[in-house]
Amino acid sequence: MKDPITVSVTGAAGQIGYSLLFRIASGAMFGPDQPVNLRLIEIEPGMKALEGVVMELDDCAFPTLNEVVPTCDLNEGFRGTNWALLVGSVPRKAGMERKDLLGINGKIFVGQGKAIAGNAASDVRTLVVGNPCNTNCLIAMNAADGVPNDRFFAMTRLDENRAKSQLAKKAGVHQNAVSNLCIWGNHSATQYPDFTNAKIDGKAVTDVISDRAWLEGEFISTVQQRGAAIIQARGASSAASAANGVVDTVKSLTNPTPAGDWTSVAVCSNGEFGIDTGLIASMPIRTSDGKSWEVVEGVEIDAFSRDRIDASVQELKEEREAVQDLMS
Ligand code: NAX
Repeated sequence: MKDPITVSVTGAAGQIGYSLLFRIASGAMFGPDQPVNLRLIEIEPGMKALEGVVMELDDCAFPTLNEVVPTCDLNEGFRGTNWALLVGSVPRKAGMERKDLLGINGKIFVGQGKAIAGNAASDVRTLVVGNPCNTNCLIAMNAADGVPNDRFFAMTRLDENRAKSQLAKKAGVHQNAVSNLCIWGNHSATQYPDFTNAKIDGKAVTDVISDRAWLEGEFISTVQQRGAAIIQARGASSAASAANGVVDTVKSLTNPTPAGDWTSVAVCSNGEFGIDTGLIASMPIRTSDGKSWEVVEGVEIDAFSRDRIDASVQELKEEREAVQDLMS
């Protein structure tokens, strides 16, 4: 039997948690022969609901679930963790400015970054989902003294999956046919789903879908606004698809990337593609060993893409400025 992988999940009693925990525990994230320990972190008011979730995890009798620890103590929650999945955050309420939201959540992510640095396993990797996820990730990374920057990620995989599905529908093919789809920039309405480099069955999307106006217009806005459309239809924000995005992100970072392809995740920029150093920005990355990863070099950025990437990066710079006082 392999040694268990320890996974910490914040916001464990929330909507995404309710879908995500069962996927991790069932082996969907690390495989059917890999035991997992779950350390589930909530704030005090969420602990009662978390108790119920833990009862349901017990009732599944998953062969791959080794241990479950529910807690509202960050040190206990991140003890020995290999993967910290930071899902919980405070939602924007009526009348709240974006800056206020950044500040409120920022403080949470300072505490979580410090607790990860103080308690996690030496190989810890952190994926931030809670919004605004890029800037929350930036704050946690800056607070986590001693943990290398390349262990911090913010999720744009749900956006990638949404974009692939839209392109497949338009072309009348299965979504498996779509590759090389990069989401650039911020996980927000400024994100840029890059159709110029994407492929369908190995051919340029622009050669398969001749409707350029659709690609430049409806395609981009549908992906950017998909979260709002789900809220409109469901009366609640994306949860199962978001949890699936988390599973896909971790799988993509722990398994070799298929030849010639890449995946989207927001990482700490070293100045690649003219994106300011130190920002957590989504770009194309790949891994050959499922441990270290690299930004894909040589992806062409035409003038149309450049404008959109720059607009999203500008937003990230403004977010960073708004939380400057939280950065050590
Ligand atoms: P819910 O409101 O259902 O759940 C959030 C949970 O987090 C609650 O149970 C709450 O008690 C807990 N929580 C709040 N502060 C906490 C803290 N300091 N420590 C631990 N737990 C804390 O939200 P849910 O629908 O699960 O969404 C969670 C986050 O994911 C939100 O910020 C949401 O905006 C974000 N999303 C990010 C996506 C992405 O692609 N990056 C897509 C989906 C989602 O919108």
